[in-house]
Amino acid sequence: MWSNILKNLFWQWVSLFRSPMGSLHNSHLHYMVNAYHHHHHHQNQPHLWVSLSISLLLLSMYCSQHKLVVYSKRVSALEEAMRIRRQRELQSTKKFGRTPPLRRGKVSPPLPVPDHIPKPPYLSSNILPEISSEHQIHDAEGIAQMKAACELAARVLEHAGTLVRPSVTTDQIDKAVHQMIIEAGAYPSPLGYGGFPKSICTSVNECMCHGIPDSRQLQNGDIINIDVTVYLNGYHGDTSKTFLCGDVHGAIKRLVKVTEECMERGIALCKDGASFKKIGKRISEHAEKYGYGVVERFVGHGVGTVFHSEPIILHHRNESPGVMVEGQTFTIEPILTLGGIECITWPDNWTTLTADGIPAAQFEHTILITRTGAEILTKC
Ligand SMILES: [Co+2]
Repeated sequence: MWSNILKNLFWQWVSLFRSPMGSLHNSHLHYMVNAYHHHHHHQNQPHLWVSLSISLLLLSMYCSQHKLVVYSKRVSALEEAMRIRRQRELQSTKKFGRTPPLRRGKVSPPLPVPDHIPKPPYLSSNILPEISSEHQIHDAEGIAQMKAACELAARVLEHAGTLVRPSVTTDQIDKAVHQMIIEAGAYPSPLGYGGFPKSICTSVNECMCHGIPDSRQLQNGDIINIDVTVYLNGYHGDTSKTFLCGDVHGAIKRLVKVTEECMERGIALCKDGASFKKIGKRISEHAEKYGYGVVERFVGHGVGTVFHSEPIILHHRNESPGVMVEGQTFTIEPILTLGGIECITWPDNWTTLTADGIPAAQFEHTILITRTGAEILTKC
């Protein structure tokens, strides 16, 4: 009877690794792949590790020395298979899905904003403002204003997306978007924020965020995140989306799709009283199924009358305290990568790329916390 129990435990454990090798839907497997490759110091999954330890202990009692050696060889062979599989996926991304490394083009002068448009307070300085400690919690009037700003941001972003195609420059997209924002009587929030020279962020391929629009022409197979924030009647609305340019490699397309899903899953759990740390957990769980990295360096933030405030929203696993409050507005904006999560920033102090040059994708919404859930405000 003992031998049967042990056999069952053993095969349960082995099947964790073995059965899904051909598919991408075993979270344990991909959790381990991810942890193995990024050396993340995430919370372990206790039930998995407890059952692993118990199985190993019982096995070592049961098995002869010889069997145990065979068994551990088998495990390391599986680990090796996982490593090779991921390596191969990255290789194929490199071969078919990579455009030449991103190079900076020429940045045109900042565009003028008519005098009658109200300006945010941070324009007087080129120093990056501190993240404000005030949470943005609104009454009915504030919510109406937030909705107006966010809806405009969403409409502008949608229009920006229609401009994405090979040979268009990111500068041309910036110009069109700038025009649309000022025609609506709003100010493009990034322009002059901490000295940022343009009206939107355009982050292409391995640029994970804060790319500066320039003379570079989009290429067939590029992906581009366009990040739009507008300042309307004293309120900021902040949203971004990654668009496909022409025919994009399947592995990169999947990254883009899963990144959007991660944002949506993060939003779905938000409501009055929910803890912020659940967002990072939910996003990481989904990303890990595919072996994707979740960038830790860039975070979501409170947004409202202030562009960037508390709460800081971490997209990776974390133990940060705090709960959401009805009437609160903040962004969720995960960046996922096909490779590592380490980043480098160009000497312009903005453009941030993945250190390994492998593509990254990002999606962002501004949301309003309600008693029963969260309302996406950056929707048109
Ligand atoms: Co943002």
